[in-house]
Amino acid sequence: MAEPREIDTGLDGFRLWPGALDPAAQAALLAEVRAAVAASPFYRPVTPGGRPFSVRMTNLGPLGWVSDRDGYRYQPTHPVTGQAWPAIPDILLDLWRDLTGRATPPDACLVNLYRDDAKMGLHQDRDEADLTAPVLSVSLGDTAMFRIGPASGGATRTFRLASGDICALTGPARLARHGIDRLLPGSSRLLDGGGRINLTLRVAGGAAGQTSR
Ligand code: MD3
Ligand code: FE
Repeated sequence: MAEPREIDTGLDGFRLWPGALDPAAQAALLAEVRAAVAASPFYRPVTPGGRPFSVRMTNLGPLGWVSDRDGYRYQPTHPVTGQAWPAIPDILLDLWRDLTGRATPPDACLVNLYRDDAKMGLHQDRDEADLTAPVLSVSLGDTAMFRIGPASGGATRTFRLASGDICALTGPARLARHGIDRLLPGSSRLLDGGGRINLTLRVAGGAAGQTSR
């Protein structure tokens, strides 16, 4: 891949490459995700309090992030099928290497599916064993309104994440509070019926314990 153009987000550690994937690369990645999802379907997790997420989820890689009555954790199998998660496609492993510069590959890729009015409340990602490893996010489909603010709370900023955009969270941004307020319906024709898929690559690092966020 040609080196994508990075924009200045003004937030230390929040790196954003708009349009890093061109339409052909988006379609190729989506085809890989669809093939994986055929064996490892999207399901709707519940919070530890028992509330269903509006986002549907599945995972790729040795470990996958799950939430249920017992808490949040990484585990090697799909909670509904009991099968191992499918492998992370090489396209994504190459993007991780090129954009993060990290030798350690990701061992977890959470796949979030947003349909209609799905959203994700402000939270921190703290379930990984090594919180100094970056997170890399790839957006496909409809544009999302993404909110991010300091770990300590306080003022947030909003960015649009469009199809083909990639962002990395490193250093001080790694523990940022962030969420998805809403989609802009009809902003992309990539997914049949609209909606958005977000892929987040992480080093979950084995026996990450259950933590709250
Ligand atoms: C900032 N996903 O899966 S991607 C998540 O669009 C998550 O589905 C959102 O938040 C989504 O946990 C946001 C951008 C993103 C991903 C991981 C982060 C931002 C982040 C980790 C730390 C700080
Ligand atoms: Fe998150």
